[in-house]
Amino acid sequence: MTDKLTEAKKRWARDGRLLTGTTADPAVVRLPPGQTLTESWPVLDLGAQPEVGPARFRLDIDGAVTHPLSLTWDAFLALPQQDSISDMHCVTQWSRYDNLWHGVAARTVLAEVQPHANAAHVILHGYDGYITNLRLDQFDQPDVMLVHSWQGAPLTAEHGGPLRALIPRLYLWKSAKWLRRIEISVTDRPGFWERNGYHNNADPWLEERYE
Ligand SMILES: Nc1nc2c(c(=O)[nH]1)N[C@H]1C(S)=C(S)[C@@H](COP(=O)(O)O)O[C@H]1N2
Ligand SMILES: [Mo]
Repeated sequence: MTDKLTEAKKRWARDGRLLTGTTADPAVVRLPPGQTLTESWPVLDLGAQPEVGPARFRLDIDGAVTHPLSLTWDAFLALPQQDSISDMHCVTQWSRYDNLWHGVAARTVLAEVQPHANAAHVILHGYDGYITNLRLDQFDQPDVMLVHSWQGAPLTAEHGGPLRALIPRLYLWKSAKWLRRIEISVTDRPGFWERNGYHNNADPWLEERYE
């Protein structure tokens, strides 16, 4: 079932499905082109939802950094926590406004690990083996979060609990669920969907769905 969905999504990428061929300015237009608002929060992943309890949890932040970290769940929760409200935009065309997140800002962990001067990319790794990539300047934004709570309740396992990345201004496939590792890198390395036809940059307002 989910394999079928994954295959269908690869086919849509090849066929350029869902493209409207228009762009918009996020400063003026809140809803990116071709998107439809939803109140629900659909579940989308490769189909293997790993069980990651607090005892098993580890978050490594490493690569081209001065102070690599390997955090237990308690160590992660000891970092400064904050609320953040942002919108979500999925390449399968749904958007959801005003999500209340709680967790650690990406900038907080970046300040801890101190990326090398030549670091320019971030590779996010999930416990399910999922990989996605973005530029360091896209990750180093005030609204990028490592979240463990949504709308005041713990993030459910199907949405990537205990911890997922959240990059509100890129299509949601960049927001790795069941976050295991944040690899800071000098060079870019396309992830799963980026190697299967999805756009490397993933800006919803530029409709960067597929390459
Ligand atoms: N670890 C992991 N993260 C993942 C995925 C995945 O398969 N594994 N799928 C991505 C895709 S394609 C989407 S659209 C979003 C969906 O997040 P949701 O299920 O919480 O809506 O998660 C992204 N993060
Ligand atoms: Mo997706």
